[in-house]
Amino acid sequence: MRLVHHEQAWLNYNTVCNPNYKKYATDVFCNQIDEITRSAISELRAAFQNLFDKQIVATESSGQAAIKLLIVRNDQLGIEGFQLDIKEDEVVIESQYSIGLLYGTFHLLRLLQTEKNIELGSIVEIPSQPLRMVNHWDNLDGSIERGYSGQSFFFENNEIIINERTVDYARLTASVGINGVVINNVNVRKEATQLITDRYLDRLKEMKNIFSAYGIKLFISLNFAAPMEIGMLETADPLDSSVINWWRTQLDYVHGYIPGFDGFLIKADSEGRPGPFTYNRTHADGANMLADIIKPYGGIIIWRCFVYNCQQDWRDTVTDRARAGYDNFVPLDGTLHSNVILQIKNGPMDFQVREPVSPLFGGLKATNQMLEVQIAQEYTGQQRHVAYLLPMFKEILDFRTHCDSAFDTVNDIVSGKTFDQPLGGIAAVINTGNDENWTGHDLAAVNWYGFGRLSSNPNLLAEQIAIEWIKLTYGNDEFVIQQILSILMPSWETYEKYTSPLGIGWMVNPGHHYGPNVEGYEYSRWGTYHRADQRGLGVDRTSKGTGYSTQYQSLNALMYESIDKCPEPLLLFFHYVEYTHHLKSGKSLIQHIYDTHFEGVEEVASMLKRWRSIEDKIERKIYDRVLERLQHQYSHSTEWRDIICSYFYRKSGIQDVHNRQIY
Ligand code: GCV
Repeated sequence: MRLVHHEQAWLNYNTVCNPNYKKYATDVFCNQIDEITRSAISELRAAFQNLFDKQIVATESSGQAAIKLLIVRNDQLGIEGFQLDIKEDEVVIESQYSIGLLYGTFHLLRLLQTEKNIELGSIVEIPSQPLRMVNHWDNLDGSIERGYSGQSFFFENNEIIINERTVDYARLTASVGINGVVINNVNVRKEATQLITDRYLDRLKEMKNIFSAYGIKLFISLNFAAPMEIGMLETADPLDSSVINWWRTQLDYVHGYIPGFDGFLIKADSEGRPGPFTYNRTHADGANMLADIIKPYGGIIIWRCFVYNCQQDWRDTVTDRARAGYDNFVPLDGTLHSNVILQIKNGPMDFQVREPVSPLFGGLKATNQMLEVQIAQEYTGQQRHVAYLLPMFKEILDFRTHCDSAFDTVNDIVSGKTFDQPLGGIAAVINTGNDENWTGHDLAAVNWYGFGRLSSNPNLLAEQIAIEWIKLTYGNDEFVIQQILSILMPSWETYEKYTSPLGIGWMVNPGHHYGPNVEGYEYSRWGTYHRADQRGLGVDRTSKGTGYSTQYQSLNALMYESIDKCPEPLLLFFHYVEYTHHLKSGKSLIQHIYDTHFEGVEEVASMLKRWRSIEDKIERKIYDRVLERLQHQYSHSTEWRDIICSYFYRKSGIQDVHNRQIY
């Protein structure tokens, strides 16, 4: 009897495995039974039932068990690592703590489903990032900011929901190594401010217990003005003693109620949110005050660096939103307490389809840091377009900051290795909701899966991760794998081709951020942000322009400063370039814009064709859902192409050399 009764993404366990593996589907022995190892055993039960139609039991004698889960002393495995030994007739998973056994179990199940012939031998895996988190932007009324997969499954009508889906969510999350979840939006509005009050603590505790059984830490977003909004104080000044006392009483209470509560995420002084600037205090004053209060409990404050003045007048040549993160936070380097982590968006702007890596990485040398990426596809097609983002995340993690260390990549820095920092990691703004398939677009689940896998093991290749996900979700048919892989792999760059060119960003409709609108930037009352005119387009961010390029360590600063050395995909981010300027391909900038937009649409047409070619191999419901989205993507990509091409044709007056219909 199969156990699956609703969609469980890559944990459906409906693949066809090598029948040889059935020999492992006997009893399981574990030398330490606790909430986490119970989760591992129940996962093995569900999987073996579905994969092999075999019921397995947990036994107390290791003798007859083919699967052995053993807590051992082996310092090399750290806290979350495991060693998996696959032998002819048994599998032994060892780790120092039960979370390693759970990760090892998921790894074994992944191998059984994706490898035709598993090699006998030993595998050791140790997650390299201390924190591997997802951030939900869920509101308590059930809506999700930038959510494209239905409503929240954590909140509805200002109540916390706990049901079967909460457990499935924890399973999916832990199965890819994610170990931290922030359940509510960083824009903490009225009701959510109350999450730290009696009204919600029972339910939060229940949720924490479910998450703990999967090794997941529970965080919530705080409202910096809570002392005023729920404490009735007249100020939220972080150095005011009444404010400090209020926070202490409130957070002591939370920790008393929910022992081991993990911590808080804060967005302050950004896009209308309150923060320390109102009181002429620094962000270190704000973060340290909260961090000191929760330090005795082992709690963590994650403080976002997405701080900029959205109302700034950029008509002069130096005012530049891109500079804000560095300008605000580098002066604070070394002043943040040991249980504060700064969370930094991958680029200096806002999750555009292409941005340079934030210069805060490499600029901050004495601060715990986390990278923040967005798998909710706010600016990359909102889960109506396919955009496999792992190739982008790989580029970001591998980026060399040249910060004067042998370990100078973003990955090294956020793992804490470069500057020997105790805390760090990666967070993703997640793409889930209560849609049956979790992510709206069925193919968008690969970004959730992939984010977890990559943050646990940055050495994995984007292609490897995609293949794993396809096999776990759609089975081992070689033709299906190749077709879906060919849709996914180029999809981020395909999306880039028919949308905003060469790093310039935006060109979407203000507010909802979907669909082409070349001048559509909410804060554009000071003129177009992309500075296009009759001669060219792009923003001069060199030392002669806004000076943003000088925020990088010298080798990178020199690279971005020079129009010839600047990587071409970022050309318009760093330089104002004339339409007639020749790119490395030999094409003029304007011809490049025309050609890439036509190519992008053709590539979507070929995605559609590939999907159609596997019609009889994919469950009908899923096939139709994806087909409908790909059809939309195709027509929407033509709209993008036509609007962008005609805008630049009208600006430049330069004909397309191929005389295509673009205006
Ligand atoms: C949660 C962008 C998004 C906002 C989001 C903000 C942030 O501006 O459009 O919806 O707010 O980023 O990251 O805080």
